[in-house]
Amino acid sequence: MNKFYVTTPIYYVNSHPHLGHLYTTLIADTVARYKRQRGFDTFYLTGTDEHGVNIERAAENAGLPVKQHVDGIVNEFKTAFSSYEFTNDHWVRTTDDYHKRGVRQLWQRMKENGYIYKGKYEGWYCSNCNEFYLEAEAGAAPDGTLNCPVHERPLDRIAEESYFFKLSAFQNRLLELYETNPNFIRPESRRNEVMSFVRGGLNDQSISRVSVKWGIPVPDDPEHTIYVWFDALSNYITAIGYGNDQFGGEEHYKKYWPADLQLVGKDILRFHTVYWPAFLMAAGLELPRTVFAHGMWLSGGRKMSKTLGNVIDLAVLQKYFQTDAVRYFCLREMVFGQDGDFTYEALLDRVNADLASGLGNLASRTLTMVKNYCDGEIPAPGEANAELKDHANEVREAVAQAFAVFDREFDQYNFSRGLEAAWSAMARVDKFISDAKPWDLAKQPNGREALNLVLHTASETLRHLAVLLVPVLPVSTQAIWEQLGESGQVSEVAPATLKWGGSSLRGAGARIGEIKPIFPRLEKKKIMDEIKQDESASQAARSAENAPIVEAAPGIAYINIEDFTRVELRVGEIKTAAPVPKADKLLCFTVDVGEPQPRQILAGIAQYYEPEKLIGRKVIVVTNLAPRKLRGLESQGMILAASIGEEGRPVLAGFLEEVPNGAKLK
Ligand code: ME8
Repeated sequence: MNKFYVTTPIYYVNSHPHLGHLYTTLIADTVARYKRQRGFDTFYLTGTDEHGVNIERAAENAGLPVKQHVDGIVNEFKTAFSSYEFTNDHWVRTTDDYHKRGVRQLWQRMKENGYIYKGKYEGWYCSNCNEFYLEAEAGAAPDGTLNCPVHERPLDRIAEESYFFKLSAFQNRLLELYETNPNFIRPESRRNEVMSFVRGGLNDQSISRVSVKWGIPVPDDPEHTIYVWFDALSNYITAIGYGNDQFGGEEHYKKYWPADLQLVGKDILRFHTVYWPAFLMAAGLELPRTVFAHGMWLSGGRKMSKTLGNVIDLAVLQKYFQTDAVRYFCLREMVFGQDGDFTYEALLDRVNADLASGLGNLASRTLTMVKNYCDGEIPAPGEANAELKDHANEVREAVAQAFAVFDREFDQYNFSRGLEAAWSAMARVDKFISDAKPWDLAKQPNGREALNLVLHTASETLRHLAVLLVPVLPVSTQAIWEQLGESGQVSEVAPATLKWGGSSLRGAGARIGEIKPIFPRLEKKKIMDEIKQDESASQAARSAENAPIVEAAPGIAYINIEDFTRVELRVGEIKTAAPVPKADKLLCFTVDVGEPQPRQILAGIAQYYEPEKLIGRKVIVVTNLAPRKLRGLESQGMILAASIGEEGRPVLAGFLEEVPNGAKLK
């Protein structure tokens, strides 16, 4: 039997679960279900990444022993995921004992093979990323220190004894791997990105810390703990029995490794396609077959982040949307591999259009007609006229086509296209029903044969679609299966064993089950209003945690620090300035705000400043204001000025000391 091993990243327990985590896990679940249904001996792994200085600090802040703190967050993840019908075979935790044993064994193998050595490391370290940055990569903070390019918080200068991994020795082997195995990194655009990074040269990597206590001690040198990424990446082999007796150990590991599909977000691609294969090469182990980097869910066009307050809350999602609706939306809406914007409006529209009016409606109209016109028994196909028979055959062919396309696309992880194929078969049968008008046939004295053919064809389409769609819609397809009067688990029916007409072979007297709505239509406006209320309640709860200690004076609406941090203010330098034709008040500037290209910004200060005198001046720019057009010109930010007197004379804000362009104000 062919095997299939699929993994997700293991999630950091330093933040709470959100839609992004759910997404990767549900993609992996769909793939695992899809493979199982097609006869693969499948192993599906997910889990949590629980070591590192951040987690130690978070526990300290919470006043809890670290293990107790992480147990709480792991539970939160498991609870948040529990209503999505995930079928993971295991949940790995990096604090599990068997994992620690496996990590140490991997370390020892790499060391014996000469790829780990002891040295001294000095560099700029971000404790949020758990990564060192080169000075060139870091941003300058206003006080002259360096900022993490991701978190925009000061980097720590760390000098310590450290173990190093000889990553530099693997540059050629990695390039050869990418070239000879085009499927190792997918999609293609990501592969090119990684190849150019590796071509740029690889430095040896520090893989231990003496400053971090909450980690796995280095074998024979317990002053050091193993770098969290080394620890975390190893989970993919330790969880299936490498270096320990988990699931029987070695034999189980050998059965499933190498992984067939490692799903990751594009944010952690480099770790999985440069470090991870190099570690495995260094230990003499096989390499995963495919690392697939999917895109990110954005919210309001921006990366989801707690600071911006735009994270999609899983509790809200679960309150208003059925399991299958969320699963379907995530797979259908986002082109796998690209970024996608998440909005509740789009989710509601998809559910209503594709699930309520599509699959749900097909199920209820077909079953209701079987109940009303055929006494609840799915009829055998009747001997209808040639034209109707041709149309019924076309429906059958459309279903066969949907099966072929669905598999072809899912094998390539093109989920959204696979689903489109199923929905086009649905559209075909809908048209067949509408054209044949079974409600009229039922009234005609000689319409019985035609009616039977229509309802047989519709029921068979439904039965086939239930089998096809079970990896994506596990709950509703089972409901459809039971309402059709079928027994057992639809997920256990292999598509290859399905036969058209199978339902009429269920034996005389077999009846459909009780008809219940599968996807009730959602009232968009009402639900959107409720969601907004829930979101502002949770926003208020969050704000209350940071509530100011003074009462607002009359006339002052206090904001909290989160509100303030939503406005991005940066130092800019005016590079060019010119009047705008036919606009007395406007000047058009290009301003260097520390980005590769200067921004074009318009300001209504022409009556008070001569443009040429402003060149070289340092100003404060709001850099995250949505661009807008003024007199046909796009303004990509706002320059701050005091507004004086009744006429509102502008006085540009500036600095008395030297400041670098792009420095953030906070
Ligand atoms: O990086 N859209 O953990 P993490 C889509 N512990 N997916 C998203 C997402 C978004 N907006 N946000 C997060 C870590 N994800 C490490 C991994 S693996 C050996 C160690 C998903 O909790 C996506 O899969 O930050 C991303 O790669 C992962 O969560 C990052 O999870």
